[in-house]
Amino acid sequence: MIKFYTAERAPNPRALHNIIAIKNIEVETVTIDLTGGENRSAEFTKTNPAGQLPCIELEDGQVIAEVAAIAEYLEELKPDPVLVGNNAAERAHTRMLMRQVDYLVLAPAMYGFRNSEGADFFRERMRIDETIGAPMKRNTEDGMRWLDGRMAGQDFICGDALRYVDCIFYPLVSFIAKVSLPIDPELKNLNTYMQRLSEHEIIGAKSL
Ligand SMILES: N[C@@H](CCC(=O)N[C@@H](CS)C(=O)NCC(=O)O)C(=O)O
Repeated sequence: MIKFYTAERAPNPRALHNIIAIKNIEVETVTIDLTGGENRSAEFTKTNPAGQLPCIELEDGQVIAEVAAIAEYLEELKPDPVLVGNNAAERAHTRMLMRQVDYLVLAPAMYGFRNSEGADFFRERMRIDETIGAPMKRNTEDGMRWLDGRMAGQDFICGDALRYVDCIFYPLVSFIAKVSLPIDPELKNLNTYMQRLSEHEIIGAKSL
């Protein structure tokens, strides 16, 4: 059985939980103490050299990190329900939006948080420079504005159907909104979308 290395109350592990639950794949869950730094220990970095969570370990011992890469792997394992796409063009569209949303919103949002409110927590784990916290947040706001415009008239980031991009975007942006950068109420499409996902029985469930 696939091992799912995860952590409590952390947005990327939550994103992968959403994907696994929607696909209804049975996994063995291994909870790592992220707050206590177990993910950065010599022991755990033998499993995931990136020292981050989540990751999965296949039965043959191969380890895959990065939620988007894991989502693609799980889709090949169990195509139904579709979270990447039904054909080559749809799959390319999902990958395009994952990449754009990542570098325009999610990455700057995480760097904004880690280099400001999160600085004391992350200082021991990675290079922290508090002068980049505020500019990263401004970049995140630009990215959110771009996404808000792009989402006019559609229910999900990739169009009419839920994709793994949504499973990742919602927990990360909800977390950032709580701890670092609230979503501008003027971004009507983005706020409506976040509200829609908060009502999804798996993605919006509070109990994790
Ligand atoms: N891009 C990575 C992000 C992984 C990530 O940043 N994980 C966070 C938890 S939300 C983490 O491990 N933080 C603790 C640390 O870096 O020590 C993914 O898709 O999995």
